[in-house]
Amino acid sequence: MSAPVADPQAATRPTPSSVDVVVVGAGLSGMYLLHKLRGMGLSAVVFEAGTDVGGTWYWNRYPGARVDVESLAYSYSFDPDLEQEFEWQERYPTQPEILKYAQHVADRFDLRKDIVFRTRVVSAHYDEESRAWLVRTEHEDAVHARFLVMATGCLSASKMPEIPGLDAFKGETYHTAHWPHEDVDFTGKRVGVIGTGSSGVQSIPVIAQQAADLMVFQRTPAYSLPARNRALRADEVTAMKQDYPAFRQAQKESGFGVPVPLATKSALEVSDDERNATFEDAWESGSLVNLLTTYVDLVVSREANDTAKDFVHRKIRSIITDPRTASDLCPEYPLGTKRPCLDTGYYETYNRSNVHLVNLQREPLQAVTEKGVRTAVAEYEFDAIVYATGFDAMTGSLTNIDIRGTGGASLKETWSAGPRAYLGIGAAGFPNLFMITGPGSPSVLSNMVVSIEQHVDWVCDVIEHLRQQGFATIEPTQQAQDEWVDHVNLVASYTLYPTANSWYMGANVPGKPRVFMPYAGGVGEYRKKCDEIAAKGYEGFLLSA
Ligand code: N01
Repeated sequence: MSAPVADPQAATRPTPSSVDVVVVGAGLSGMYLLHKLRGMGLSAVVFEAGTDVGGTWYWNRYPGARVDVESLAYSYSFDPDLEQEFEWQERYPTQPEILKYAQHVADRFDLRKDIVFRTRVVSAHYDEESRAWLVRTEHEDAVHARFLVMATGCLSASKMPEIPGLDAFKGETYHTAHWPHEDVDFTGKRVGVIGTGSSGVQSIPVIAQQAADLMVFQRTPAYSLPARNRALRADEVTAMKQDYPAFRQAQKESGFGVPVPLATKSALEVSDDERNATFEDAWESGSLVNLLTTYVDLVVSREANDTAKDFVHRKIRSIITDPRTASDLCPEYPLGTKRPCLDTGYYETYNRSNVHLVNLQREPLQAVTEKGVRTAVAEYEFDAIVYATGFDAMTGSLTNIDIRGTGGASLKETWSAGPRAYLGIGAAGFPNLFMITGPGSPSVLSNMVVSIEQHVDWVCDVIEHLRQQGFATIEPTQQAQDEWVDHVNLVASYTLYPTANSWYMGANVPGKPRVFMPYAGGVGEYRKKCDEIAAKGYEGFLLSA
């Protein structure tokens, strides 16, 4: 099947004036939603800022971009034929391969005809009289809808460093989350990369192979595990395709949306030799989840976590020849409390003579200048600067839109002390508004496709329930929402997550409230809770006729 990419110059489609459901975002959430809503006989329109489907995989085209969940697991389960027919090539697929998959899905289910591309939603206001959302776009179109679903993704509002001079630089400037569609060639150039999260860790080894000189600016080191990526073997693909129903069920019941054997032991109850052998196996496996689930207490006990931290430190020091660089790359926060990375040759890259690390803890970033970057110690000159500085995660893509619920209350203001959502799906005071993988759900602590499908199915079931029972609106009660937020915080407080300055905590955005945003209770437990609530007639929600 061909994959027609929307013409970047094409005019946007006319926006309908009224639909049952407006969906914001045509990533993996919005695409599946549209397919399901159509199957229910509902009218829907999807607004998408890009020129084609794919969401994250449309925008993040930086060199080396891959997913860190295996391809056969990072894919939709809702259609057995789709599952069987798509041929994944690699264990960890590249961004182009995942985008091709998204485009294949759009073709297969003829999704593009209800997607308005090149169109950003700027506001969504709830009208209490008509009990409808009025959604406006950047093109000043307006559409009325009974339901509004935010399929805007957890990592889509990108951020730049908060330093002066961002516009001063005369060379080329890139952000990993807005990478050009054309190839960027760094051959012979002096390149500066700011940021060493997943995007930096993946792009740095590739850029290093081209650039004449690469300077990496690191504020906080990442924990990274070698991906050991490879081509998929025909036999393993066949085996998975035969076993898909059981595998999908195991995904749904697992902690991270990736089935792994449950750990039974504490890291502190085994001998050093046994523990090191276990960590070594996980390191060799090229799977983050394998490493994070080796022992029951890595995520809750600092002492247990230190054993894993020390193991990774030893690995880093064994790979990197310069002791000072190795030391700068060793993280001190607990393993797993900031999102760990999966890489191909990341640490080895620092042994190249054209690659240098600048530790921003020693020489803080001060400004971008006409020629490059100035720290407290020196000015570094570049032909190109790559910002791998991440996102206003989980809430940015929601609060960047002027969403107003009952009484004109703004979502942004309502969340000024941190996001508050029941199950991470709905918010009190915002009737018929749903969030896919919103704050307070497992979302970024899981295989996103598993969590996306669960939320889309659950939201579509709610809409069907309202239709069958003759209800017009649904929204969480304040009490249920408060109790859920307390529960999310309580679960987080049992873990080490809140101890790190991570984007999970909002710590990467100055002024953002320090709140642990995802739900750490696990995909399987969370799903059970959502199903129980639905079975009790949507307990904790207010349904009105
Ligand atoms: O963003 P990040 P990302 N001055 O926030 C630094 C997913 N993802 O795009 O840690 C100096 O992780 C910042 O420093 P610090 C994945 O969930 C997945 O890399 O805040 N530095 C950090 O080093 C991932 O976690 C995949 O101290 C500044 C970096 O920039 C998430 O997306 C691939 C700064 C940002 O790292 C985000 O990843 C890519 C400043 N003012 C992404 N501001 C895979 O599937 C920020 N930094 C493999």
